[in-house]
Amino acid sequence: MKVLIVSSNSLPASPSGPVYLAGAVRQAGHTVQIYERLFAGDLPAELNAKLLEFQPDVIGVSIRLVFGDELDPAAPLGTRHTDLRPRVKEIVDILRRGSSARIVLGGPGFNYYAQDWLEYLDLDYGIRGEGEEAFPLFLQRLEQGGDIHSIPGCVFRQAGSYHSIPACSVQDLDNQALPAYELLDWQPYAGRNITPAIFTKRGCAFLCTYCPYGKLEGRQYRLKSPARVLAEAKAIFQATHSRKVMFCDNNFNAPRRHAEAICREWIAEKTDLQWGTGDLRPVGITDDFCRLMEASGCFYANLAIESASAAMLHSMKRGYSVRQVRESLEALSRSKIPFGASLMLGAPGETPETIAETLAVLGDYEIPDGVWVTIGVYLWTDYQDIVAERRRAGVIKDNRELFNGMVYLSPGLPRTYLRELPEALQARPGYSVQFNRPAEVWSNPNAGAG
Ligand code: B12
Repeated sequence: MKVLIVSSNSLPASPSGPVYLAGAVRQAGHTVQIYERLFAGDLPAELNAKLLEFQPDVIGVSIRLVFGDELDPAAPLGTRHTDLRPRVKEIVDILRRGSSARIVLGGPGFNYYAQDWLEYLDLDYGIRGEGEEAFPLFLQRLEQGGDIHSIPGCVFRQAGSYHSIPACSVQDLDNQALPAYELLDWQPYAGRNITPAIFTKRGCAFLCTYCPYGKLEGRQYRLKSPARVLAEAKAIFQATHSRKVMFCDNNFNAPRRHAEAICREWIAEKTDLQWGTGDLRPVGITDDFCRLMEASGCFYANLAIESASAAMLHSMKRGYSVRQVRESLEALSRSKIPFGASLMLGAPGETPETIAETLAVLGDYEIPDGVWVTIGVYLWTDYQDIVAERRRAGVIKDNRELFNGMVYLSPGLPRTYLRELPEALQARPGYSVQFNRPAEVWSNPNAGAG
């Protein structure tokens, strides 16, 4: 079958989902192409030309995001909130008009809102969860006959009502196809400073109250072997000429022995490929570990601190202490690794005092790549404990509220304080501030009280 995968994302990010999916589809014997929306000039003309030329039988639309909040100094509170749903709808409308191929939805932005997306786009089929096995199985059943309504993770509309089958996670990650980066022309990505991304594992053992990953991917880690991770990086170099890869894992350094084994593999191969991570957890970041990261070619690491207030770390169930945050910052400062740090302010329990504590800790260090601060916690899914709690308390009644974007801001943060916070943070050298869904937070007097 001819399968077109449309990467519908319109914010800069590596199209990791589409390339892993494309690799799996191709390995299953199909012909596959990827259309990347990110660089579209004249979207209808380009997409129609692709449909005409390729004549796909099936089109998989990969949805990464529902919303984007982008830094914009001209916007209120420095952030512009963009609803990305109409952009996905525009794509689907073009596909529907220009092709009779079957359209299937999937991707990280689809997972939480499968039914809402099907309704919004007036479609009848999507697949939640990891696509490497489920999507080829769907294609096989479509081609050879079989029940497409029992595919793991499928969500479908039949006779006006919605049904869903539990998703199934991929167990043997080493035996999956390599991500098919060679199907893309990487030059425009490089021009936007996008580094090709791969994952080294699935799963998350931590219990952070605001994060869905543990429930989404499972608490038990499913690891790729270090040799496999390096093989992916080498294949990326062949396909894109990028000597750098980003690990898009949850907490690259957990489990630590896995991260160490990857670093050692890199060192043993004497490769000049480099790697980076946006998510290093302040746990076990010692001098030894930093030396391993450095020697194996780490070109960037973001320390995901989130808070350096003891009360907030406890209430968010981050699983580390202020002392560990300091030890991590100290070890990284002693290394030559260019590192940044990120904070998430506004979770339950946050007050001006807890923010002051956090900033006082960070103020003791020089953070070469700067500090990324997010204010406000998006409520996405019941997989986040803070959403489940609010649903139990009757604050969230309908999934549609989540699909429309709900942000939590601690009621302990007075409005006058919040209004000045972004500017106060930006005045600190190297700080960037993103205020999640700012306009709505300010137009709705109850938004902070959720
Ligand atoms: C890494 C990551 C980032 C990195 C990206 C770095 C990079 N180089 O790629 C950074 C830190 C920059 C980032 C930023 C943001 N991110 Co982010 N990010 C992720 C993360 C952790 C992993 C995504 C990934 O690449 N996974 C690896 C690939 C291989 O998996 P995948 O894309 O899920 O694809 C698989 C399946 O989904 C499926 N699949 C994919 N497409 C399709 C299509 C079909 C048809 C089918 C059947 C299956 C299928 O098969 C694939 C293979 O298994 C996810 C959370 C998560 N665990 O999924 C959040 C996530 C995608 N991000 C999210 C958000 C909100 C953001 C931000 C908007 C946050 C913000 N407020 O700034 C920004 C947006 C920036 C941007 N320009 O896109 C949300 C999106 C939620 C939503 N519903 O919209 C997620 C889901 C996290 C969350 N909150 O739960 N992010």
